[in-house]
Formats: sequence, structure tokens, C-alpha cells
Amino acid sequence: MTKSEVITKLLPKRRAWPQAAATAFAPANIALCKYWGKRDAELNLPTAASLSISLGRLGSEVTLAPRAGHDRFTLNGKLLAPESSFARRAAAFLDLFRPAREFCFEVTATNTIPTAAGLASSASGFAALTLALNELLGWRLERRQLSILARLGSGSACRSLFEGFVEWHAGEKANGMDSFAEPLAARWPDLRVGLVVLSDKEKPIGSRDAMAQTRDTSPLYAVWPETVTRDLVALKEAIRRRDFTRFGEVAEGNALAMHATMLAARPSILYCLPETIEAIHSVHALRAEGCEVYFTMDAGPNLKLLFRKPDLRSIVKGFPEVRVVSPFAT
Ligand code: 2P0
Repeated sequence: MTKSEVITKLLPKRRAWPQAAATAFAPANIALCKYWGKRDAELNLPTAASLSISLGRLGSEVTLAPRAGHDRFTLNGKLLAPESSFARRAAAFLDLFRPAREFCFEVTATNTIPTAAGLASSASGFAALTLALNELLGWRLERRQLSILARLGSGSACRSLFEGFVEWHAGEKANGMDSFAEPLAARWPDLRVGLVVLSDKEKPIGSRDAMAQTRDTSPLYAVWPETVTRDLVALKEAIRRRDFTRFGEVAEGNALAMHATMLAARPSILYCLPETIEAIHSVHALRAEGCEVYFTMDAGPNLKLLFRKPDLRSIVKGFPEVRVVSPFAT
């Protein structure tokens, strides 16, 4: 099944006249139960479900307008070369949706995630792009359908269509129509996410290649889907009961299990730097002192701390550079 076939199924048959311009925002998201490995690389269909938390006002804003001649991309106020990786990925995604072959776009994107925050912006970027397309081209699709379209740009983008806790259902269908994201009803106003940036150096391998290499070569990958199934149930139960200890233990354990599958890949994939290990020891030390903090980490060396509001002072003392996000502030 190709992306175009999925899109033909979802988009309205009657096309509206494009708007003059459309602007949309989507938040960044941090996975608490990770997406690692695909059952279909063309459609970004995951091997297993995942669960994330969206980061409120940290994310991407995208404005789209029709343009004559060729696409033009501006990111954070800078005009991009068409061969830059952002412009190439965005143009390939837009190719799927042009109302006519000669139809081009003016794309203006702004990340409210500071570049130095060490967060990937592809999830919020593709989610905002999809929302802006929905407005500009008058599709009038629901968020669930839009999450399926955003997934075609980047898997984790489907979770950035929603605020708060979000589950991405793995689905079973070959066309991925049952692989969409959905918000959980629960709010947890006390919850905080701390972004700890340890390095902004280029990663040794991108997550797309790393997850394929892990799935294909890691002997530990065989137990990953069942780990996710167990962790997802436990996390949802911990959220429902506001059991922070269980919540933190499961999220931290899931991130470490994902990294364990990568370490066992051949060749091994190691995202941790010496600073990462040092920071993990600091988290453990804070916890031993009674400050309840846990961490998660993605395909990179930086940590994301999970804690509650009353522990903010201890966290800032332990990690003076931390950037704190309140996911349920709005
Ligand atoms: C996640 N990551 O659940 C996991 C944890 C990284 C580590 O989703 O190939 O950029 O575009 O579907 O979404 C990063 O992968 O990959 C990711 P593609 P994506 O957040």
C-alpha cells in the first residue's frame, strides 16, 4: 500500500478552492512508552503502540499559502535552500497533497522549541503542516484522520495532533487506517517535564535508520513488543490512579529497555555520552535523597526529567540548566 492510496481514501472527493493562507500550531511530544520499530516503513506503521505527553506551547507553528513557480521554505525567519533536509522532507510530504501538479506552497515555519532544547521538531512540524493543509485546502477532516496523514510524514507526528497524554494505536490493517493517535481524558496539572540538554552535537545515526537496524539485528528486539504491551497498560493505570511512583518507574524502565535493544544491535547503537550517564546517576542520587524524579530519553544523549511541582526547587538545584515545561498549564 502506498501513501497516495491512503490519501485517496481519506481526502474528500470534491476539492474546495484553496484559502489565501492558513496557520496552525502543534505541540512537541515526549514518548513515555516508546515507538521503536516499524511493521511498514512506507506508511510509518509501528510494531507496537506508544504513549506520549505533549509539551503545551512548545512546538511548531506553520503558515501555508499558495505560491506560483516553486515552493519556498522559511524556518525561524531564515529562507532555506531547497536542498536542505527540512525543505526536502517537507516538499516530499507536500507532493502528496498538491491540488494540481503546478501548485506550489509558501511555507513559513517557526519552532517555539528552542533549537538548543535538544528536542526533535519533526513531530510537531509535520503535525502543524498537516493541520495547516487541512485549513488551506478545505478538507474539514477530523483530528483522528489528520493524525493518520501526519504519520505519513513522520510516525511520532501523529501524537502531536493532541494535547496532554496521547496514545498511538499500533493497528493491524495493512493500510494503517486503525493506526491513529487518540488523547487520554486524564489531566495531571502537577506533572512537570524537565528538558536537560547535554549535547547538541550531531547524532551518530538518525532514529529512522537506528530503529530499522535495531529491529533487523538486535537479539533483544524479540521482547520489545511484549515490553511495550505491559508498560502501556501499567502507564495508563498509573495515570488513572495518579500513582507517580509507578508512572515514573515504568516510563524510565521503558526508555532504558529501548536503549538496551539498541545496545544489542549489530553494530551497536549508543546514544549515551559520558554526560548522559553522569546525569542518570544524578537522577538516582536525587531520588535517594527523597526527591522523586525519573527520566526518559529518546534517540539522542539528552534527558527529559519527570517530576511533580513540589519538587521543582530540588530539581533546579540538581540540574541548574533544566528547562521546565508544565504540560497541563493551559
Ligand atoms: C518516540 N522516537 O516514540 C521514539 C522514541 C525516538 C525514540 O518517534 O521514521 O522521527 O519519521 O517514523 O517519528 C523518532 O522517530 O521516526 C521517535 P519516523 P520518528 O518518540
